Amino acid sequence: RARALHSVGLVGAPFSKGQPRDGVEKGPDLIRGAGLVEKLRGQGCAVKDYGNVDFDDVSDDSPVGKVRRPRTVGLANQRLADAVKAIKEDGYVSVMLGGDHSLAIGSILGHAASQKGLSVVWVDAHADINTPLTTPTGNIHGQPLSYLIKELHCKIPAVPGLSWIKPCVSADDIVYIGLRDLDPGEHYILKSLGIKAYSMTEVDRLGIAKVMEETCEHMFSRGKKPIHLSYDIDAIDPTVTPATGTPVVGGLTYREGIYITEVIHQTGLLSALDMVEVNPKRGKTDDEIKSTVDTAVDVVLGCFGRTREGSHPPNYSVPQPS
Ligand code: 6HN
Ligand code: MN
Ligand code: MN
Ligand code: MN
Repeated sequence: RARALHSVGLVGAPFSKGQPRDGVEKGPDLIRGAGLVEKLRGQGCAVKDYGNVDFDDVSDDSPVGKVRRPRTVGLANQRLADAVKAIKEDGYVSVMLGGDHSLAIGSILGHAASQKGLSVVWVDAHADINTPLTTPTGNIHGQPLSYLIKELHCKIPAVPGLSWIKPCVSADDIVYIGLRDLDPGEHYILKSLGIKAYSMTEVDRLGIAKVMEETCEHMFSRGKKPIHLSYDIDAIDPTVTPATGTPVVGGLTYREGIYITEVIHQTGLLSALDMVEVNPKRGKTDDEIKSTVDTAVDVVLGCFGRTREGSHPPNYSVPQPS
């Protein structure tokens, strides 16, 4: 092959302390084990695997108000931000395999450090925008966006371990797809900041094609910025991806989940991807785990040009009988 179609820089983030269930730290190695790198290369991508980020536990990390493990999560995200920033500076599209969704803090900060401005597409059953003061659970995987949004900064108290975070995205630069389980504070924040959100109701009303058309229109109306796609596997229906920490019925079909990635790929603007919340310990059977992991792999492949119509190399010709 003459030239790689996409340059992918892969980084694993085996981290689970943004929520209470273990197993989600096994996501990166499971997704690799399902052949992700080989499959990306097979579809013409140049892939550099940067390996897994090393995370340290902070020993004395008692809750601050409701927020659980703030120092451990803060430190992990500092490490991840450095890793993603380096991947971007090397010229790759960053692919971060989680791990829980608190890792979006570091992934988006690292990405933003290398670009002038970003659009964020957040595909999730949840809005992950609780502040330290609205969170009903204290789990930081339900809070990452609150630390990253400029307009919310005045609502974020100083929390040890997290106070270093400088917000880097505007409310207008975010689009949600797949929402169906929001806490009251989250719903209020979305409405009051006017954040573009396609809940499952809009997916039902408009269909996924129109949702993606409008998503692109909204993003492009503010200039063509690099896209950060943060994809929580629980956006997809738990009949398809049950091995995840906080499954919610009534999610995206496999086809809708993949269609999102096809449209994002076609924009040519994808600059970083998070694939998070795959938790093998939450699968009841090997089939449940496999279906979840295989779907996560397909999401990543869809982001880098896999098409369901099939494809062929540019120099292909049908063999002639001699
Ligand atoms: N996720 N809204 C709930 C909370 O704990 O704040 C659930 C968050 C789920 C987070 O799935 O990434
Ligand atoms: Mn979620
Ligand atoms: Mn999430
Ligand atoms: Mn392409």
